[in-house]
Amino acid sequence: MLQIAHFVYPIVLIAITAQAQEAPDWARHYDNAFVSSPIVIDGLANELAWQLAPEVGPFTRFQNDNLVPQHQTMAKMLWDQQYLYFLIAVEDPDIWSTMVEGDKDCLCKEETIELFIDPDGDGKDYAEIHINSLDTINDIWIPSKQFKYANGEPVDWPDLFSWTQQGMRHALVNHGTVNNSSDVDQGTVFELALPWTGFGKIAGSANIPPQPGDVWRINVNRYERLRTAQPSKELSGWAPLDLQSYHVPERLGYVRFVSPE
Ligand SMILES: [Ca+2]
Ligand SMILES: [Ca+2]
Ligand SMILES: [Ca+2]
Repeated sequence: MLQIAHFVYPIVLIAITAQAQEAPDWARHYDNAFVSSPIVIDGLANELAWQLAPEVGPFTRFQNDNLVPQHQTMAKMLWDQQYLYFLIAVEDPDIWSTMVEGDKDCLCKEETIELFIDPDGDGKDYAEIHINSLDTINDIWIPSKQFKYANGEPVDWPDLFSWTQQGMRHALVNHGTVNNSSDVDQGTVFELALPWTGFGKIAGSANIPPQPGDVWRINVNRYERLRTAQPSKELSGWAPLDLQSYHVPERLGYVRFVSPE
């Protein structure tokens, strides 16, 4: 018995060391818990499942410094047989948005949350979903990070906007006043439910719904824009990309779907 232990131990040690060396510092992992009770999409995080779910982890700035953002963001995920759920809470002393029409222009010109979702993790096509504090939605198909179709032709933006996350539900609660900078707001809580079947062509080779143990590549990003100060914007996200662009699908977080008990 002692001999076996002596034999096994150095091998385990070598394996751990090798893994540590190979794990890049940008890699973020999240175990997405299965929820068996209903999630009400209302912008309220009062479900027990949300309270028990872990946060994805701290956000970092995407301005070539990876510093702690001045404006904090918290994100959680859950899943069941119908939906992928997100709960995102942003701290924001000045909540503002004017864009009320979705799928028209990038909500990132103002303040927005952006979800990046590559179901089969092929690093090619993926979904980009925006939501702002007026509950305006952009759901966008990105054929490639170079913004080209598979045949090399440049994308046609109305075509990308025409993709819809069919059946998506979303709600938010603003804790403060929107478009009133004379006071100090607390922030916004966003709650979304994305049906598995709504990913359509973007699902690619991914299982719909996912099988326990499957991994999807996902990131949660944020544009915070100061209306009066400089610098005028703060880009942050969960999985750090080291670029002033969110279109780095190879660096999206690894989200593993945990088995129902
Ligand atoms: Ca809720
Ligand atoms: Ca703000
Ligand atoms: Ca306000």
